[in-house]
Amino acid sequence: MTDPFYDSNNIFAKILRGEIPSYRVYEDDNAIVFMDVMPQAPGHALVVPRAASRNMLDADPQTLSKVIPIVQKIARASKEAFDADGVTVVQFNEPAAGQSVFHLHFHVIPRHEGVPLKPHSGTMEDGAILAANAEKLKAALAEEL
Ligand code: DGP
Repeated sequence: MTDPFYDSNNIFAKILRGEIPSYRVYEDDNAIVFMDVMPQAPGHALVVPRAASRNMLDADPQTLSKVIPIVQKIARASKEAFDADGVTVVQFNEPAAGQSVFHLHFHVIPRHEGVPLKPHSGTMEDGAILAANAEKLKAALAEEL
């Protein structure tokens, strides 16, 4: 069974409505992209569809079809921006799977050979570092477009 409950006061809904700030990288009609404040590696970004769903289990397939090309765009830019060897894309559904914010989102994390990920939802990063990484990602996106 999926849990259909969607709380419109979740933190990402507030970011989408502009009620709380974020280090924003990209936005269009379908999604916004901003830096994860507890990055598992430098450059960790989140792709968040505007459409409300708790996670992938209750999402409209149309939402998924619109957001995955944006995930791809960010993953490509991330590899470039952070000179990465690879990119981890991850998405959690429900607390048992590690989900802590209940608005669908995809993690895009640049990876370097032999460097393990930091813990999920671990330490809050310094704002200046998040801002600098957002700028790097934006610059790589601008080159891609
Ligand atoms: P999860 O729901 O488990 O897929 O992870 C939520 C992620 O969101 C986690 O990596 C930490 C991050 N996060 C939590 N609160 C905030 C916030 O207020 N702003 C931003 N940008 N990220 C947040």
